[in-house]
Amino acid sequence: MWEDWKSLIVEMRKGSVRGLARLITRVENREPGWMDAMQMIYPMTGNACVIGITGSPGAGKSTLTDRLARELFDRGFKIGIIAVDPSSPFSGGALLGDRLRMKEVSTLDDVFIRSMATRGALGGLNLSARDVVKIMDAFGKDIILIETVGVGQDEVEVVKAADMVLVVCVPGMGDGIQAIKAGIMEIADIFVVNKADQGEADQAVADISAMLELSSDETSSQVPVLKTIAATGEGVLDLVTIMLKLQEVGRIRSSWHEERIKEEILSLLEKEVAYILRCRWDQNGNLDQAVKQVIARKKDPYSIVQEMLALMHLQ
Ligand SMILES: Nc1nc2c(ncn2[C@@H]2O[C@H](COP(=O)(O)OP(=O)(O)OP(=O)(O)O)[C@@H](O)[C@H]2O)c(=O)[nH]1
Ligand SMILES: [Mg+2]
Repeated sequence: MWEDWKSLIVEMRKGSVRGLARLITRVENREPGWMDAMQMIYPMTGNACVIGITGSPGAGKSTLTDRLARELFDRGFKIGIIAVDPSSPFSGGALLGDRLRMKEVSTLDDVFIRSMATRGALGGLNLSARDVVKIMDAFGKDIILIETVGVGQDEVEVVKAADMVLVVCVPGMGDGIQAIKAGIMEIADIFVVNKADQGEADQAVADISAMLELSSDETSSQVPVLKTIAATGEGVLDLVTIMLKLQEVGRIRSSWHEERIKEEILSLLEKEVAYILRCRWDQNGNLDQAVKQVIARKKDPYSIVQEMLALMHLQ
């Protein structure tokens, strides 16, 4: 079993795209030994710059990601793309759509695109895009773009794993206000007003800038706000220039930052504990049992969890 993993990692490190894809799939499926494999991969990571691209549905994230990837590819960077689909694993249409929308780069051999569902086959668990990032990093990608819809906690978590975060808005629609609501304001390193060919783009830029000025976080006022038309590529060059400049002056969030490592360990632990418990409970029927007891008003979820914690010597 372990030999299997090892030879796959060696294959991937030699530059096999097939090996890379298979490795990601096996890790995503939590095949036995995946954590040992990740342990072997970890020391090979730390070189890639991870860029999160988030924003409301339909804002043009995929189109922009495609343009950015092309531009960065042309400058000699090795690019990996992760498109995180927050909806069900059955929305194959959306995943396929991403590929179609990334038509600039989807045909380039050197650009590796991977779609993943945050709520996968593991019963509601959101798998970590981090693992996929690590594998692409070990493969030798210089820049990894992660596209994710900016709603909810899962997505915030995904972008937390990034060195730099682009928040994509569109003119009108009160996007700026939505951004604050989703807690995205704090994580934006660059704001992009896309679809600048539609509506009042300048007004949107002014609104967002004003909001950033008002923010209690003093670094917010330095966050660049740019206009793009991803559909034609307008403004993308300026965006790339600013992104590279930000990276040059020291990564926005170093992957070796204390907070990030802490977050990474906690998130991994939470996911694994939840996954293990869920699998066990599903198998031994304890969860169904507990549900019945709550419905019958014999027990409540709090005491059930407390008993469970006591069993694990955690309380
Ligand atoms: N007019 C105009 N249309 C654009 C622009 N950028 C993207 N679009 C169009 O907007 C639609 C949505 O674009 P996507 O790139 O799929 O947007 P998205 O944010 O990735 O969408 P989801 O992943 O579904 O949330 C597509 O029809 C694009 O062609 C732009 O700058 N101007
Ligand atoms: Mg998209």
